[in-house]
Amino acid sequence: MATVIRGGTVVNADVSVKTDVYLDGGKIQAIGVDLDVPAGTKVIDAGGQYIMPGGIDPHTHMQLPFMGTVASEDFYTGTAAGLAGGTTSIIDFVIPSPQQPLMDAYNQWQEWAQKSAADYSFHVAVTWWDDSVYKDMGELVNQHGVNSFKHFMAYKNAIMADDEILVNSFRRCIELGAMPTVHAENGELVFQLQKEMLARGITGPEGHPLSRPPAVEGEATNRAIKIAEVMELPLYVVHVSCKDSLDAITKARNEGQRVYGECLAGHLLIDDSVYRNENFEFAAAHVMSPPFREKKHQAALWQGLQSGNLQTTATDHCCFCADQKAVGKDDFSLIPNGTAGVEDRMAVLWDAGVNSGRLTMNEFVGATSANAAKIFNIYPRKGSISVGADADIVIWDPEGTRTISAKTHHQNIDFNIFEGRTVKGIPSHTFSNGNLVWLNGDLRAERGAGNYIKRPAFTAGFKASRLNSEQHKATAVKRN
Ligand code: URQ
Ligand code: ZN
Ligand code: ZN
Repeated sequence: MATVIRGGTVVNADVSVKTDVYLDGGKIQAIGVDLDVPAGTKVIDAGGQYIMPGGIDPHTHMQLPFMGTVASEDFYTGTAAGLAGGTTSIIDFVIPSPQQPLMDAYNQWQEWAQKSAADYSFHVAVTWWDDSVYKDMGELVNQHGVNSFKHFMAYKNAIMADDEILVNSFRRCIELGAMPTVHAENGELVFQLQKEMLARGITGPEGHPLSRPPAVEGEATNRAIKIAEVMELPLYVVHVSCKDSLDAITKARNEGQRVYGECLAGHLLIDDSVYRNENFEFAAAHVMSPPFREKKHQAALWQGLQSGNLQTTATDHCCFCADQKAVGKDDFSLIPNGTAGVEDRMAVLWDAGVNSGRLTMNEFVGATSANAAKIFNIYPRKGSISVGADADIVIWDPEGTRTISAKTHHQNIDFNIFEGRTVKGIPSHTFSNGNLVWLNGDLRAERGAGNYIKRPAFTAGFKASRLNSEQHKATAVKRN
C-alpha cells in the first residue's frame, strides 16, 4: 500500500537527514522534504522518530537440528519475532551433515524457510569434502545466489571442518567469488578440555566456559586468518566473543588483510557469571558457543565496534527450551548449544550503544544493517533508506521503553538472556517489503510473506587480489 512517512529523520549508515519517505510496490520510491504523493496515500507521522533501514541479522539458526534435538524457533515464529524487534532480514545457515550432499541440505532448508514472515538468505556450511562438495558449491553460487560458505572449526565428531576441509573449501571460494566464514574455536582443544572437566567431576554448566577458554577461540581465529592470508582471500569471523580473537582480527586488518568480524548482542552485554548460577536451568539456558566471557571481553568488543574492527552485530538465534537443555543435567557437554536474541538485538544495542554514547546513530545502522548488506553483497537493496531499495524500514522511537521478558517476547523459547532489562529506544513501526507488519506492539507478520534473497558472487576485487601476488607470478627455476 502506498505510504508516505512524514516528519521523521532518515538515519543511514553514512548520513542523517530530516525528510519524508514514500514507499509503494515494496520499494522506496521517493525521498524528499514535503513530498508530493498521490491521493489516497497512507500518511504516517514519524515526528521525533528515526527512519532506519530494517535490521539484518546475519547469523540465525531457525529450527536447526543440532545435538540430538531441533531448535524450538522455526522460520515463521523466528522471522516474526525479528520483525517485532525491527529486524527485517536474516541470513540463516544450511548445515549439511557430514556426507550429506550440500544440495540436499540446501533444498531441505529452503523447504523449511517457505513459512518465513520476512526476507531470508543462507550461508551454506561445508562440513565435509569430496568432489561433489566442490561441484555443489559451484551450483549454489551460480544457480542459487549463495555467496558465503560457513566452516565450523569446533564440534569435533559432528560438523567440524579440519584444516584440509578449510583449505579445499577456501580455494573453491576463491574460484567462485564467495566469502568464507568461520566459527573459530579449536574443536580438538574443546573436546579434550570437556573430557578433562568431566573427569574432574565438573559436570554442570560451569564446565562449559572452562572447556572453551578465550585462547581456544583466539587460536582458531588466528589460524583461519593466517590460512586466508596465505591463500589471499577475504574472511568473515562469526560471533567474535573475546579480546584474543579481536586482537588477531585487528592485527590482520592493520596489515591490510580483508578480515571482517561479527559480534553478538549477547556477548556485548552478558558475562560468564551466568554459568555459576546455582539454578541449573538458568545456567544451562546460557550455554552457547563461544560462551559468554568475563566482563573485560565485553569492553574489548565495544571497542571493536567503535574502532571499526568489528563490522556487524548478530544474535546466533538458536533456541532450545528448558526441557531440551535438561538433557545435559549431568554432563554439560550434552547441553544443546544456543540462545535467542533476534527480537531484542536492535533495542539492546541502541540502549547500550547509542544511549551510552558508544555508537552514533549512523554507526548503529552500520552495525545492525548496512555493513552486513555490504559484506554479503546485497547493498543498497538492503541496508539503506534509498530510492529503489526494498521498503524494509523500521521507525525508531527513541523515547519508547520496553522491559524485556520471556513472558512477553514473541520468540518461541521459554527463556530470555536479556530478562528484566529495560531498554529505551524501540521500534514503533516495522515495514517488510512495504507492508506494515509491526505497529506499537501489534504484530501483523504474515506466514510465508518472506522472500528468499539471492546474494550475487563477488567478482572483480575479490579475484584481482590473487593475481597481483608474487606467489602467483612465480615460475620454476631452470637448472642445468
Ligand atoms: O555454533 C553455532 O553457531 C550454532 C550451532 C548455534 N549454537 C551456538 O552455541 N552458537
Ligand atoms: Zn557458531
Ligand atoms: Zn551460529
